Amino acid sequence: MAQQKISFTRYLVEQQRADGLIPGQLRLLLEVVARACKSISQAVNKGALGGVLGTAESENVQGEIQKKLDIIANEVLIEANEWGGHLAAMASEEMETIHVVPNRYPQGEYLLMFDPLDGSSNIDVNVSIGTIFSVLKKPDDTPGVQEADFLQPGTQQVAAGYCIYGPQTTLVLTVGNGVAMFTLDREQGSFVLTQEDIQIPADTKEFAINMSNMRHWDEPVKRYIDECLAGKEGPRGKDFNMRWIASMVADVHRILMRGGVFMYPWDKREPEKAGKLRLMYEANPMSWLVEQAGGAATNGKQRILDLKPTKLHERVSVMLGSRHEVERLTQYHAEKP
Ligand code: P6P
Repeated sequence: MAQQKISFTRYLVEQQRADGLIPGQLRLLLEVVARACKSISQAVNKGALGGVLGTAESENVQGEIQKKLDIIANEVLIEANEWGGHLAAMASEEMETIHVVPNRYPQGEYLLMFDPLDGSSNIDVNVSIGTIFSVLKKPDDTPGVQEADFLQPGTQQVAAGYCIYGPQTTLVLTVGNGVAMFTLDREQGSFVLTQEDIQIPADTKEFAINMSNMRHWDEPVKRYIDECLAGKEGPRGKDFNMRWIASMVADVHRILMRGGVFMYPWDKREPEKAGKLRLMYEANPMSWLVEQAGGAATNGKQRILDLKPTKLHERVSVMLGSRHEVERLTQYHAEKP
């Protein structure tokens, strides 16, 4: 008999039954996010036919020119999530301040953060992009909801995931009991479980970094990459391969599927900033997924999930993936004179 297809909803219900990690309101929230990702996937897949390529006439809070699809994806996530009664507020890379659920809707106990379309510089050249999301519980000791409620370390996440819009549309999720992957069955219009208990190999021969920034890196990162480039004649005794898709979702998905190390480290171009990537809705969800798959994630000195955020759009230096490589990078940072 053909193996039964496990839908996203059935997976969430069975996880809740098994270990209580997905209370009803959280399951509702995750199902709404999955439905929003399906809508975003439709818009992304239309491309030029949908008139959604190219830039909008606006900049986001990061000062980056927004793509039309950035704005569409952000609006889809806001509209899909604000009426359900499971959320108190949302925060997005595309919005300066938090979006509190309007009074006409019931307020829930969760906080949702997202990068609605990460890697959007790749949209117009048909390279994989994705939506990254992270869920926290609103602290119940504060009336109403304010930005400070979002400033919780990554260890406080109750769910995290991404949806990658590539050759397949694939949703990857953790609620703290391993990592599961769901592929969109376009004929049924539903996400179907295609892999669970994903494990990242502890060792790898593949690193991902934007090599054009080499002259700006700190010494420990230069040391690590130089050793990778030295290959089997060098101290690592093996040759390395390099990948850089310039879409974090795609690079992290590859690492979840076959191992590797992803790095966007601090560099001296903007020394006052800790790095390029954002802590709350890029580094934290990806770091939890990687750790739940047996990998590790550091800013060079600290476990990313332990960092206490001070600002909603805070940036962070990111090194994550195969555990033994991340441990080596942490050691090199510790040895830095
Ligand atoms: P660079 C995409 O803009 C992004 O935020 C990540 O998805 C990606 O890893 C990184 O920036 C790419 O940055 O400097 O290589 O273009």
